[in-house]
Amino acid sequence: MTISRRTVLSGSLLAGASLLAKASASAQPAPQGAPAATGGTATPSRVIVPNGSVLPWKTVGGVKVFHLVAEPIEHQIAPGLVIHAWGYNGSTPGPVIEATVGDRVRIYVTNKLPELTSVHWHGVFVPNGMDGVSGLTQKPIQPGMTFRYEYTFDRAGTFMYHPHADEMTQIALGMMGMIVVHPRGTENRRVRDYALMTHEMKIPIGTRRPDPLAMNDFNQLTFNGKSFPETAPLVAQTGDLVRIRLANLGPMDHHPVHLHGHAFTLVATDGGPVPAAARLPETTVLVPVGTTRTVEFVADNPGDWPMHCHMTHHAMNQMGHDAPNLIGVDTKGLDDKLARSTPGYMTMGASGMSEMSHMRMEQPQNSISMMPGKGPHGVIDMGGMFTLLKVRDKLTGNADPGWYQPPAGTLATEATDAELARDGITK
Ligand SMILES: [Cu+2]
Repeated sequence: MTISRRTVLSGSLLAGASLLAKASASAQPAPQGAPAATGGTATPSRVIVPNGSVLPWKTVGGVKVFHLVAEPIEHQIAPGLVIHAWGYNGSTPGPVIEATVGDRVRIYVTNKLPELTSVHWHGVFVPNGMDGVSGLTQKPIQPGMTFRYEYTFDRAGTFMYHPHADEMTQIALGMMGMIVVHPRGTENRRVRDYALMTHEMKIPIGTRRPDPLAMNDFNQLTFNGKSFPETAPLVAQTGDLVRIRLANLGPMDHHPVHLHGHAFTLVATDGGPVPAAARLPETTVLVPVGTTRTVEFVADNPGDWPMHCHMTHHAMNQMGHDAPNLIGVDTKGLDDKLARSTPGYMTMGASGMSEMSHMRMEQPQNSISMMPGKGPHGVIDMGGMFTLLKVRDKLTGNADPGWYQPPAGTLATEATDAELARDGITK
């Protein structure tokens, strides 16, 4: 039986519907950067992929050889929500293809899906026959077949790969990945170079298969396939140049991604670098569908800073959508009546939604609560496309440094009566 969110939320579980669920006390997994060398040279990965990985490669006759496998996978968005997705090499999004400008690459694509596919190299300029458009520039890759793509990365930048065959289904189910092409040479300062891919899915409560026909009402929003609090934090040391490459291959929605505590500059899109004269300082960058946006800033403000889509419904999880709006409603009479048949019953949401984050109730099968994040000061009323940038004066590696300890006098607390009196404030 398919349980719709509305059914669940307006049924006996009612608005409250738990929304806290599987407490993710240890909600801050260590970042899975990709420090390990990949392939046949000593060059280590330069890009860090929170919750993800870089595609291994080997060199054959001066050509970098990669192997992508398109396949059905089981994917966990956060503990409690496992979906039947399609992806590459066991993950969605697929591993990041990392290279250096001028690299000749040969990319084999094996199709283990139940239907045909192809791979388009989005934003990469390739010979027409390598463009990956099924039916137009090549024959489809039928199930069981392996195709070979070969070309040279002729410019640096942040690009993407995705099927150009039954795109609606295949992208909706998770088939996408990022391509990072570095300029030649090394950067003469410490850089934290992050790759994050946004995505959105509609996963009706109680089901495991994202709905490829969805055009709106997406209920699960992700960075690199994970929803907060499962998103691994980005870390930086004071003085580091932080580069965040954002890529959007979601079906329908553009994401205004907002960072707290720092202003950044949009330095590049998948079309190329932004000319210096056109670079504006911003704290939010819009990442439209089908584009990449690369921003840079110097980490100069220690703390735990949120970075999230600013569409409020994109920073929450599955269970919150379509809850009946009871804000301001006096539900006492209703509660009294329902309590006769359901002892202890209490309608939730009448004074706002935050209380839902604090309740612990039974969660419907294969679903995650609306805003389940836990922080050092209580519940963080956020989920979905939300992560943290953790800036510290001293860091070792890319590991999560834990929660920020604010210096004395720099933490918002309840005002004392003496303070109120001093400043002539009446409550
Ligand atoms: Cu968004």
